Amino acid sequence: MAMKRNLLILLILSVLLCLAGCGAPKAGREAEEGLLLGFAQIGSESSWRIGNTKSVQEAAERHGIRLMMADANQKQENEIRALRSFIAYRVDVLAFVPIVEEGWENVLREAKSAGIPVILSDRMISRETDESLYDVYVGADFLEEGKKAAAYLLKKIEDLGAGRLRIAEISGTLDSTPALERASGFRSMIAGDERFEIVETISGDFLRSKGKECMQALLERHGGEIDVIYSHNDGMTLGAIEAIEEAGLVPGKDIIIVTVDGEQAAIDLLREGKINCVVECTPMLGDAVMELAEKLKAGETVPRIIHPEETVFTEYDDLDAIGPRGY
Ligand code: GZL
Repeated sequence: MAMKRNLLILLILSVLLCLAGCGAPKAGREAEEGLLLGFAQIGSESSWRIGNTKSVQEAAERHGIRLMMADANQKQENEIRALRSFIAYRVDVLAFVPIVEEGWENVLREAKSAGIPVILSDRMISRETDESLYDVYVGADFLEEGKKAAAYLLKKIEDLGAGRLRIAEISGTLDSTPALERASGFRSMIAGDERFEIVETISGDFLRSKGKECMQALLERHGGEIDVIYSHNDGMTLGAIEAIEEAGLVPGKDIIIVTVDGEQAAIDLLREGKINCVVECTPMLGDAVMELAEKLKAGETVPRIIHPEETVFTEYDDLDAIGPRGY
């Protein structure tokens, strides 16, 4: 009988020790190495994205934050897998770029039950999602970006004294916040104004190669009936300009070019007159992500939405005043 009692005590003790031990590595790790951040990045589809990754990595360095970064290679299932491995590893904070708006509830519920705060970086998830499943969104106001693109055309049509402008739109990744909201913000500014017609919208998935293919298809289908290209990122715009020039047309003159991101290559083409308007979307979100991670780890409350300052560069501006872009 005594033997059985002692065995039971031994069993309970070992379980308790193990549970205590389970807590120790994190506590021990945190004490030794500081905050551990798991960051799921979507890939390297554009110079903007490469600049964004660099910004996150350099900021982690500056903040003394241990960064585990996964590249999802443009696949949502890879992002979810990476987030699950970060949860299993019990990182202190999670951050990720939702490649599309839908499909995150399950993994975010797992993060919540693990008590790990979540930062949405650069792109948003569906507004239908239970807000308790993430702590903060830090990234652009894409509706504003779309409005800035349209505001330029409202000025340009007056400047041209034109009666109408036929617009072809090359959109980003379907169902991503930047594509959805750069489209809706743009449309909100020209709705009801009969001088503007969107002749076609075609997705280039934020890729330079697809931007060129899209432009070739648009020229084939619409020929000289396109006055404006509204492209959701500079990568696709660079591809589109290649196609325009191969067709013997002059970008910026025969076809007005409006683009988003503000990469150095786009600013250089703005200066050459081959692009007419560049709406800025900054990839430099790294420091904001790290500051938020530190605050969340410390249990501080943070704003739900944080938008960086962004501007727009057009042919009407002093282009010499634009400094180096860094991406
Ligand atoms: C916007 C970002 C977009 C960029 C593209 O914040 O998510 O993804 O506009 C990038 O260049 O691919």
